Amino acid sequence: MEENLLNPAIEVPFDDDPNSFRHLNNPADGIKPIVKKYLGAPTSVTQSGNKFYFTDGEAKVEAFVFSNEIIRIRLAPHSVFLDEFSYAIPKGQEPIPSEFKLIETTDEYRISTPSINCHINKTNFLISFSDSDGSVISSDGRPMHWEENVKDGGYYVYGTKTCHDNETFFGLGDKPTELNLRGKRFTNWNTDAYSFAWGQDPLYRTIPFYISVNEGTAHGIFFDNTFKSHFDFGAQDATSTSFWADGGELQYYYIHGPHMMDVVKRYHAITGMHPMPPLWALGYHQCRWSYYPEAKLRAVANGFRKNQIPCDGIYLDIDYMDGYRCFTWNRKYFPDPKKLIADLAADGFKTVVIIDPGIRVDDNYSVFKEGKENRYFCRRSDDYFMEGHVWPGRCQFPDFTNPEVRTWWGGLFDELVQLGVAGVWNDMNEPAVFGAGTFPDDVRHQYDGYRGSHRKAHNVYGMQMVRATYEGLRKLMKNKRPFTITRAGYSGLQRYASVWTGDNVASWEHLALGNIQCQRLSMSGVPFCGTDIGGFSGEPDGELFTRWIQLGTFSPFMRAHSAGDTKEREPWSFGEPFTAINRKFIELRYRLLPYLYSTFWEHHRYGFPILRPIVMQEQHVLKNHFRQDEFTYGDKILVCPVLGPGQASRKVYLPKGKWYNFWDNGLVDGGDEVEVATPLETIPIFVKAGSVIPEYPVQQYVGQKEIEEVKLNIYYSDFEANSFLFEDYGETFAYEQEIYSEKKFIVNGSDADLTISQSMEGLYTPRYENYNFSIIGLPFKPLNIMIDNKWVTNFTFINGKLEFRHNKNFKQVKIMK
Ligand code: MIG
Repeated sequence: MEENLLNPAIEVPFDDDPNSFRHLNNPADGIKPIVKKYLGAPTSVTQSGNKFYFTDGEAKVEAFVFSNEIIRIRLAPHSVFLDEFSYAIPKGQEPIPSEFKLIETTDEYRISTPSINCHINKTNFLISFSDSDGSVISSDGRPMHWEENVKDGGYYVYGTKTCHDNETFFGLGDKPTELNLRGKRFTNWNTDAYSFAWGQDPLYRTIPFYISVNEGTAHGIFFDNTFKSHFDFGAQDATSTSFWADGGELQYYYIHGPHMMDVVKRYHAITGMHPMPPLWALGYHQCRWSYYPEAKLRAVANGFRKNQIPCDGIYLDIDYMDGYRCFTWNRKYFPDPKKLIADLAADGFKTVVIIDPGIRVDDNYSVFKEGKENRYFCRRSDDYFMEGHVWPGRCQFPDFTNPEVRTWWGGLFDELVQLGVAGVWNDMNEPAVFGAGTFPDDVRHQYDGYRGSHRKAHNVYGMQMVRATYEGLRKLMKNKRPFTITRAGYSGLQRYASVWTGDNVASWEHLALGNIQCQRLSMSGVPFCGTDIGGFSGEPDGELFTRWIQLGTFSPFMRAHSAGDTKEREPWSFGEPFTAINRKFIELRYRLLPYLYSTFWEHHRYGFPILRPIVMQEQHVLKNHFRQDEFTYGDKILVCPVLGPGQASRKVYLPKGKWYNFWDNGLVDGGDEVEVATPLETIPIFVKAGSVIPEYPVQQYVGQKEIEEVKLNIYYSDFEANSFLFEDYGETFAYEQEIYSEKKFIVNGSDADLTISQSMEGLYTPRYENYNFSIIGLPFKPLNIMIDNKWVTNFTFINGKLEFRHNKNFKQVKIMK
């Protein structure tokens, strides 16, 4: 592992003693210790639109009312703010209209919106936020502070908030540790972390956003700073939560709750949502390093169809290329890629190819030549090229922070798109370099015209690479939705790609870790995420692989992947009973596709995460802040993976309310833990009372069959509950023109009846005619069924399940005893 090389010799220790200073590690450099400076008392305020400027005579602080629930704070130590630019924020996003006023009292300046107040204390410049009732939600523990960076210029910048006794913390992306971050300290510096261990930090992504929950109330802090950044959640000092960075501005957004869900949605309002993925991308994906030559790839694809195990995505890892040169083919292994991809497509497979950032230094290679002629590759401070060894040998690296380079890069996919490639996988984009770990700090970047060294661009390099990939594919694929997946990223990456958690290990510990990481990514604004099912390195046995497939069935992104030195790792590789169970779960994934797709729509439209940890459902219960096994998939299905070998049963916590056991429809009261049997064939799955869960027939791949009817699994409740069904063409951007169908179901029952009503929105009409109703949990024997005022005579009621078919355009179903 390269971790030592990635951790620079000069570490910035955090301590909050105002008189302390930081020694650079080599006093012989003649660099003097530097003293931390703190804001003094604010002396005046000026306003410009929805921005307020406060000064202590030397430093300036900006408070920007972003919306009624979001305020951004910036610090300029010598009153000069950096240009306003952020890769995290979508371009051209209209500011959300907000209503606010400034009030000055003898003690404070106060900016108030209808939802929140931002208080700036006149004696000490401490900033705090309160809700409309005046309860303080978040307050500075110390005034904002900084240290001058003599070597590189700029400042080390620090923010410190008060940390309360029972306050807990969530978010920060892919950190491989407990879900609750209280008492821990982290660094963000995108790192290739092969076979990472529990607790290892940093990993591949930088998501400098956390959610705090204190006394049942949540708020968020998004520290939009791309330099190496650090967070301390009461680790060094139990009364302080701090975040700091090695450069850039102290610039953060206070995001109001009070619910964690509000915070996540508002974080998405700042950084954008994931576009609707192509429907096939929600199916099962099979990957390996590497499937080659083409006969091997065909054999694997045939294996799926022969074994009748559904699969949509199939991957080409680096060996498809000629000497690992991006955008080329190894003609010995793949003599006719066009035919291969077309044959696979005819059999329902979408081909996804890997593309890395390193471009081989080779004057006979057109990509290198074009990049060189146009000066697209990164350079060192003294104008030497940034060169490093990666898979192709000696490489140079495109500067993806240059918009011209991104456009060029996007165009390079033309041939792959012509060949029929449906998706692109961007790897190694931390960026990773053999030996050195990553680029040296002095590498220069164009940074969309705002210029910077690698210190500033490192954490966004991968995101800008996959952005270039996504935007290029989007142009080339005309109206089709591209599928992209990236390893590295920064806040906002969800606008361009899905992610996987990187090089995990085939161990039970990593299964548990992957479960936490996916939940954490989901609440950190990265909705489309998954792990390498089975573990990338090492050998899972059949049981571990099956348990991982079961978790993966409920990961937003479902892909099995394995390193080249491992045994074959397809869902049938372990023989029976594993093959049958793997098939059953992958089939379940396909049955629930319309539910997952609708959940994705809720994300895309409203900013809801796909996975929701228990703490998001019941944040007022402190015990739930430490639950990290069970989660809901969307808001209706609760899943609890089995995370250990030979486990015959396990405890599952169900939030308050009524739940149906998915397997036997048994009704269970929530609010407590229940013991659930966990033979290898099942994992605990529960459905919330009142849910309508839409279901498609099992297909071997998306689009294999014309959907002839949709099954509606309706779970009785004695209170009103809403569900949604979203459908569209599944592969175009027509949904942006309202060409979609969004159906809302309202379920409500009593001990004598149950009504289900439906309303519709949007301009798309699905082709199927009928729903197949399956009604579960009726507390009475149904005798009379009326749909839109007509009696239904043709129904069955067997084993407590009421079933009938009816035209999909119903308005109201009434079931009576
Ligand atoms: O140096 O492309 O995380 O998924 O199979 C290893 C080969 C490079 C690392 C990725 C992994 C991929 C592998 N890559």
